[in-house]
Amino acid sequence: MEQSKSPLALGLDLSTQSLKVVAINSQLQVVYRSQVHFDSELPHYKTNMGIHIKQSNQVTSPVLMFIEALDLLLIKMKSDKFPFNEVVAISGSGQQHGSVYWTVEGKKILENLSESEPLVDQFQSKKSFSLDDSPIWMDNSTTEYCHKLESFLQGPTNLAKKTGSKAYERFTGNQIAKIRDRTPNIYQNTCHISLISSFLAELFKGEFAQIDLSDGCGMNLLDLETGNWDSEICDFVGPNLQEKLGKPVPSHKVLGKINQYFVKKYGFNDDCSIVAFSGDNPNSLVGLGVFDEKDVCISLGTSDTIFGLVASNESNKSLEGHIFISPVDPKLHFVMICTKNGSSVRENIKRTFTSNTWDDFEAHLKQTPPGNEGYLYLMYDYPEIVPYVEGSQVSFSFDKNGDKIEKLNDNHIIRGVLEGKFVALKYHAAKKGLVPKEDGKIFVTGGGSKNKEILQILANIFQKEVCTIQVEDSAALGAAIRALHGFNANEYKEFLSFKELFSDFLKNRNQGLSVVKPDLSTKQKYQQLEDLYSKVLPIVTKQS
Ligand code: XUL
Repeated sequence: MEQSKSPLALGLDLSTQSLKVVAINSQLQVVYRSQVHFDSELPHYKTNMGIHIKQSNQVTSPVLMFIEALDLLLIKMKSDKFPFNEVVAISGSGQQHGSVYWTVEGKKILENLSESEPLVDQFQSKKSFSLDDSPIWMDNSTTEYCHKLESFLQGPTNLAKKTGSKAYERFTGNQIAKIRDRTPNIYQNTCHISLISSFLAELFKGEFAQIDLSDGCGMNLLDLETGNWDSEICDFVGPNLQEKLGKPVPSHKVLGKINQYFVKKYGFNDDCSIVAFSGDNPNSLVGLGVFDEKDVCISLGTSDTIFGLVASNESNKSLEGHIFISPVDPKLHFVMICTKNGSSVRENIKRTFTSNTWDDFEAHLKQTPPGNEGYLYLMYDYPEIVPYVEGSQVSFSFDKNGDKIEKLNDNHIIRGVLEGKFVALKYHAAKKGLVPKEDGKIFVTGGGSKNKEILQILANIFQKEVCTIQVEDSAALGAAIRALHGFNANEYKEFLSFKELFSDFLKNRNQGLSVVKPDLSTKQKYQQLEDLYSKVLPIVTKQS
């Protein structure tokens, strides 16, 4: 790698399938990237797509694989002549909800790392972790504990009000409750519990690191109001849980300096700061440049997600979706609604009703007007979370009065599958308080964002300008940006706004955007469609 001219920041992303790194300079330009792919580069862990699936919906990844991947990544960087000594700050990202269980022996090893041996050999030499495999976000084995937690709080609404989410199987508190109940000796032998994000920070620090508030909200344990663990819930989940977790910190907090292992072995500077690591979704938000409440993002992929920032007094702590404390400013909330039925449904309709090309799909779209002549069509390949729909391969067709109809014609289905889904996203996001501001835009990412007609429909439904935004490795980039932000905030001893600190980055990003403008004449039609959606929702979710 060529010599860089300004201090560098590193962002790492420990995701399900790989460990990535992105280095940026002070203008937030990416100057280096690399990665380690778990299945192909660390085959001895025998993972498939980075995971092991065990019986009863248990999904895990080996902790030692994470550790070995870190040395391997740094070795690659070294052979690329990466200038480690120019890095002033490091932060990172981890797949959300996954957890790591440390023993006292592990803590001793962490605090006495020797540069003469690879990390993995050191941790392998003793029983460093009470669980060899980290339960990850795809794990679905804790339903019993979700029910228990919700009934302890007299219903899911109370849990959502406190922690920002009702109980979800993958949320760490429910994973911990299962371990504590089914394997009490493992819980007892655990002196410290990390999230995957804070775990990676721990390796860099050579001591236990605090969980950041944003990723901490993915545990069903953190009180959104106080920004601290909820004592009642923690005591219910397991004895001394708060001690095992340590106190959570804002995402911009500098946790300390890098450990000597990395200084001596790779040539990092003694003075390199470690800024709190966070979850992949909070980091991606930063990587996309969402620094205030103005805009709303939609990711159209395997699952469709709508997310953005909301003032904390304007977010609605309802049952649907999630509220996390924002990684950009702890006074804001990061609202995120994930839906399961994304691209597969659109692909399915394309395959069934067109010659299976997007061009033909678009040609069919032109046969029907915006608003689909009042017809609403909703299709679910899988059971849906938002709105809650049971069963697979179910679809609903309604006329403009809200009466269920047997079958729509092909063109109404083709337009309907897009309009129905996007009206739903808008409706459920607004219910949580997530709406683009007067001068705000809709940013669209993911595979679906490549289709011009999809963007036009989104622009019309939201009555906002829509821009496609493709950011490579957005979680790692977001982590690198946060590293620089935390480093600066620490230098100036005050909280700095991302928007002000990185205004040039935003300017550059906005210059490159191509904008799809809404057709204002469609506003009323789409309002009617949204009203219709709200009217028929009880039928779709079978509440009545
Ligand atoms: C979010 C979630 C996933 C993981 C892995 O709640 O479970 O997005 O963060 O990417």
